[in-house]
Amino acid sequence: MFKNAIVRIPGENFDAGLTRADLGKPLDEKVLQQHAAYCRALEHCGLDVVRLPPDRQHPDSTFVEDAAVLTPHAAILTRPGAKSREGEVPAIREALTQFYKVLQQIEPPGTLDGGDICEAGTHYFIGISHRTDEEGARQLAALLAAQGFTSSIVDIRKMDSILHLKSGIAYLEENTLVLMEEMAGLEQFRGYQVILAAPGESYAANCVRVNDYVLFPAGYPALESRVQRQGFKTLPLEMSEFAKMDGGLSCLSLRF
Ligand code: CIR
Repeated sequence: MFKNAIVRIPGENFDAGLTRADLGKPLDEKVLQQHAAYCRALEHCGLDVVRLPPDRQHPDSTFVEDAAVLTPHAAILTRPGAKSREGEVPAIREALTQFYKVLQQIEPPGTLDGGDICEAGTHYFIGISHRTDEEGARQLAALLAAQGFTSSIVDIRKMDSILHLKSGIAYLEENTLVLMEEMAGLEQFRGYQVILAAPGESYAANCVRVNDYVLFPAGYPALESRVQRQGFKTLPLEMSEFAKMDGGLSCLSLRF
């Protein structure tokens, strides 16, 4: 069960962040409304939510998930692969020191974004992407192994439609993965029950199990009803403004 979440309220220059999406500029008011609804949803799932204030120096800093990988034993601070995001980490470290005794760090020259790491019980999928490199992945795998966790690599560098591994995959517990079609059939996912997202709905493969619910992006009805048919309760959330900046549901919080 998760008890806590850390989020960061988007700044008014949120639209100055990195994006490859061609969906237009996010609208300030809607960004804040959608973010507030996201925080309320986490609270509805039973979490205490720490809301960090906006950080204008780092327009992408609302995507807090990229700055840390949390395990039951440690908080592993990352070394984000985009230069403009490197400075996001110290504040996340500070926020996590109140909760974690053991803080570890991905060291140079490795780079790693939390969005590339998908925890599936005692196993972790580590995406190699244009943000997370082999050295970052190697360091994380070693830190995880020392804590008794296994990991496997998923190379997404040729999957142009996604930024991070978790843009195309979610673990819903109960041995169940949601996968975008391009991931289907990869050997790493053998043995899991798979709910497949059709190509037009692959954005919703980035959904998040939080205690009794699955936070789910609104507007992807076919995948949502498949997830429901597998026995999961969904909580739909509007994500349009975050999608414009290449963000999904998982990247807006650190949950632990
Ligand atoms: C970026 O390009 O870094 C941000 N605009 C979006 C990061 C989204 N994070 C994630 O999927 N974990």
